[in-house]
Amino acid sequence: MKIAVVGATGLVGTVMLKVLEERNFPLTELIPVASEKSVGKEITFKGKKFAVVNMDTAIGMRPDIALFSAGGSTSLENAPRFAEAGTTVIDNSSAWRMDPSKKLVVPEVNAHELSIDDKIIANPNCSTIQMVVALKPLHDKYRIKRVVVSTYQSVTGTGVKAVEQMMNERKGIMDGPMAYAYPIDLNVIPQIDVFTENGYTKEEMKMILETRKIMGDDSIKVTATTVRIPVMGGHSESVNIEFESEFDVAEVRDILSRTPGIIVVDDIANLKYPMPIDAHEKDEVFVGRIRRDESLPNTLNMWIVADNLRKGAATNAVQIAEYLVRNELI
Ligand code: 2RA
Repeated sequence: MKIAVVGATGLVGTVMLKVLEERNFPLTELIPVASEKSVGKEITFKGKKFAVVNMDTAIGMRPDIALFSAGGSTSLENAPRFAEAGTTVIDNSSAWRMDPSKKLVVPEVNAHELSIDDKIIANPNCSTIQMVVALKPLHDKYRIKRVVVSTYQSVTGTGVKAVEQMMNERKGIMDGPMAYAYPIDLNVIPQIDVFTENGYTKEEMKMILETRKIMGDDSIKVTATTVRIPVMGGHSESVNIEFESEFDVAEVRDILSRTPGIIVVDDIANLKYPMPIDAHEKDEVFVGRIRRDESLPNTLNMWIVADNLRKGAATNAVQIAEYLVRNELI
């Protein structure tokens, strides 16, 4: 099994390599791919060194799977080239997510949609992934009418430059390179990605549109406010869910506890609830602060935290690849 990682030297690409190694993915050859300036660099994987190659070389090596995290324009240009050469592409950019001909997959939710014909598969946005993992079992049981989500997103979602800006500001260096329009340390920025004509940001529209596509139900009403905060470990989300039917909070907690990929941390008597410092470098979705919204019938509040670089990106992509291999879909 030949696996290419396109964007292997980037933040998510590096985590993809780490996850492939940790999960002992059954690969026989690794093809790290990056821009020309990185060609020739060496990546160490399972104690062996692999030279970074460019896109054309990688396509010529005909990998079975290519995990992409190299931005939308690179994916739009090169994912079809890999697919034409027989490679199955799993892309972490937003390029293909809303393309009606492409599957948008969170394995715990809709891996069953995948078929051997899918040669370009979209990995959803990080803040969407962690939310739908928790929504799906509750939708199956109680049917969701409406979701209101507010996010508190790590600077790692922006990339290395944002992490550097935050760390500089924490050291009092306020004139360093800026990833954001404003200081992020001791601040929050209620804008992630650019604004669209309806006053929502692209990040908020991703959560609204991707959720419906992954859940396979356009009747679900979603509204979102996405906010950048100065943390590293992962994204946090306050989620308010109105169901079609009545529910029992203890039963909700039990359903979530029994759902693969979810860890319920919900013991307020002992101040136990999910936090980014605990989710960092983990692959699960952590759910807590589960409680009834007394202001509306059949409505629930909960708090969802996950490492956006892992389950929110790299691990989800690798889990899709694992599903393809396990079900002989490549
Ligand atoms: C962010 N979800 O957090 C976006 C892209 N990773 O910036």
